[in-house]
Amino acid sequence: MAKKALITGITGQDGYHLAELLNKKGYEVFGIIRGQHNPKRITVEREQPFVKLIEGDLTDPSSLIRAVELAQPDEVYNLAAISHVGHSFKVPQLVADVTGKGVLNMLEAIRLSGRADQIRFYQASTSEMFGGLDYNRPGLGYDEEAVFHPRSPYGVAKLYAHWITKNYRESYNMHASCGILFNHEGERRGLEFVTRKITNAVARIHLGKQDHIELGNLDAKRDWGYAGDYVEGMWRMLQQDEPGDYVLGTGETHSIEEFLTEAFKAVGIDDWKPYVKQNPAFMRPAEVDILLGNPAKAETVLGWKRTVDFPGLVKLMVENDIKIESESSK
Ligand code: NAP
Ligand code: F7E
Repeated sequence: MAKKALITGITGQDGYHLAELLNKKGYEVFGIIRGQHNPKRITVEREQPFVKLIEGDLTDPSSLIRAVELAQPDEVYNLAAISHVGHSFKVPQLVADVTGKGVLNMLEAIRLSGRADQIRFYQASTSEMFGGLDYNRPGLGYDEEAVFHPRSPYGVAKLYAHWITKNYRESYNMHASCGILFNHEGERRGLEFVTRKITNAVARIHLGKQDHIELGNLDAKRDWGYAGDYVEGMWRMLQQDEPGDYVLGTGETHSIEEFLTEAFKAVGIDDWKPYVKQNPAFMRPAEVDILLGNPAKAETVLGWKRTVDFPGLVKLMVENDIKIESESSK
């Protein structure tokens, strides 16, 4: 019989890639969708008709109990969150409720389902829990043992979610794993994140639809990988006999300036400076200056390895945005 997976955050970047992966593997895929007028419902229905959508919200415990009851899943992937770090400073309490306490609601729905011993759980933890300040091992990067020091309401909420997941593993013997994922991007990345904001603007500048882009801090460094690679790692975590925590990253870090250089290079522009203006509105009250992941454990235990490198990632995103922007009149 086909395995069943329930995905929260089905309309997000990772939800798309994970649903594709699990469908290819023969899973029956269920996705929790929120809101009465969610325009992304149509997108999922058209692009991924194999996904069975169930209405629900991480802040509504009864909807999660109903979703677990309807799907009877073997695996639950909790990808839902308010995931934008800058936005989290503006709606910190909502972020605590969704990104933090919402995970407790999901864990309780599983615990009380009567099938907790048959359900494996994945929690989408994040490199934002490290915060960049205690970067005391230059060159080695953050691994599963590194010190946490979150620098945003998002990072703090995710740290609660991370520990409550570990707590349910230890208290109730649940097969609950946390993937501590460094930034991963791709064709499905939201336009509000810096990589896609840049590749979309580069495409539009190339096509004469826009003349500049406004950004915040250009000095920050991130460990950027491809989302398609990272969902493979999530799945591998849940196939292990024992639950655990794993870092997924590339082991490389690049600045926003380097990303700009690579993106503009893809359309034949060597000097990006005339096209970029800095706008303080995109600065954050506290910044994470540098993130670098050490995925040695995932590589050894899970046999996981990223397949897309930094230049390859930027190129695929720019080419995808040129295609989309060429087909749209605005
Ligand atoms: P994303 O594109 O922002 O997707 C977030 C998803 O969460 C969307 O489907 C959204 O639904 C859903 N959601 C938001 N609030 C909800 C609520 N109250 N109830 C139910 N669903 C809700 O994020 P992503 O990039 O795919 O990331 C997936 C997960 O990994 C997130 O938890 C994120 O924090 C974490 N993460 C991401 C990265 C990364 O680099 N991408 C790295 C580490 C960890 P709507 O469409 O209805 O808004
Ligand atoms: O910012 C700087 C910004 O919003 C990256 C989420 O998926 O990854 C993501 O969080 C950097 C920051 O991603 C703009 O200040 C400059 O230093 O693309 P971002 P993020 O904050 O790293 C982690 C791992 C997650 O878990 C999160 O869910 O870029 N930056 N100018 C800008 N950032 C944005 N968004 N927009 C700008 O104009």
